[in-house]
Amino acid sequence: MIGDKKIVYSAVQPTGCITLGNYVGAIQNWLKLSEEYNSIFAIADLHALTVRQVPAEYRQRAMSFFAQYLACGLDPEKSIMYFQSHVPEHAELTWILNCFTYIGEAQRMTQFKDKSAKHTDNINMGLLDYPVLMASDILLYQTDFVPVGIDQKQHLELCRDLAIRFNNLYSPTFTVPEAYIGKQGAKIFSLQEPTKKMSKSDPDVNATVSIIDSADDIMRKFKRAVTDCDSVVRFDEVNKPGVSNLLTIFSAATGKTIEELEKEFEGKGYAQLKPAVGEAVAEKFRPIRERYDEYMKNKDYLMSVAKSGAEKARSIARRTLSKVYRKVGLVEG
Ligand code: ATP
Ligand code: LTN
Repeated sequence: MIGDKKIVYSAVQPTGCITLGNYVGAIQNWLKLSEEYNSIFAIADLHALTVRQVPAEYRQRAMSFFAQYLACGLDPEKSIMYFQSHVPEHAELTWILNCFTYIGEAQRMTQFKDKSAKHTDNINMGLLDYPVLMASDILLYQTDFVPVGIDQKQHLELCRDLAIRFNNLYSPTFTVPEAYIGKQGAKIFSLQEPTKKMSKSDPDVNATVSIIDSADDIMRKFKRAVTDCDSVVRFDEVNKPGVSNLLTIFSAATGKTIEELEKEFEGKGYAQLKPAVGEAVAEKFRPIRERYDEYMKNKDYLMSVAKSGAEKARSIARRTLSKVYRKVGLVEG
């Protein structure tokens, strides 16, 4: 990379639509960090193949995600953006790192256990190998910081362990990355089951809000959000998970602190809180939705950004991979 700025890397799998959870937990921090550091953001299209996808829809969705990245304000002049599958070094490094990962380590991952329980008919090797591919993504670019939601912390720990193990066995090869987890909104919960994380692949459309939902849909979803039976607006994650989630979202959308919002809603009930949160979120996402529509009309532009992103990414990734091949003793080609 240019200069000696630290490197930031992250990715999202193209499943469902980018949600409010993804935005607050990850993308909002990407935007902030990309102002200060060298940043690389990928569409993790190899990762999402670990669950069944319909090919034609999948291709469309990956493009739509790329447009959503740009619509969120990520700038191809400042960040490298590309599709993971366009950079073969990811799969190549994964093979090498597989030979340094213990099966027990991979089986212990919470996400593997959750996804195995959810897709009992398709517990494939990719699902187990998922965190190794993620480690390869990160390590190929000598990444310093990885902005993600708290649910990815365990994968980050495994990535660090692999980097340290490899560096100790050979010589310093990989930068050991750190997770960057924002204080606010590290975890946004489902609007329908507020003890469960908001997830892109949730089949209940009322549980999640997408960054490209219409204002009407956003308002409707917030009005239906599950709360509790008293009506005091107070942040208490144990006893009032629904209201606490709404306050976290409200705070993320407006920049006001939770305390300020509690005060603002003193003596008011949920009937006032819910539409107010809905309006704040709809307003926050309105420009994103408008820009998204524009980008989707210009697929050639999207492809040209993705192509030049992949070229830049490859030139960095190739350097790391060559180093790794040399260190493990492969004959140089
Ligand atoms: P899926 O339902 O397909 O597993 P997901 O919604 O969990 O998808 P990922 O692609 O796994 O989304 O995650 C993309 C990024 O968004 C990651 O950095 C992840 O930590 C973050 N993220 C996902 N869900 C939330 C959430 N509810 N709150 C905060 N951050 C989140
Ligand atoms: N597993 C991540 C997506 C992901 C990722 C990465 C995140 C794939 N590769 C590299 C950070 C860095 C998830 O959020 N489910």
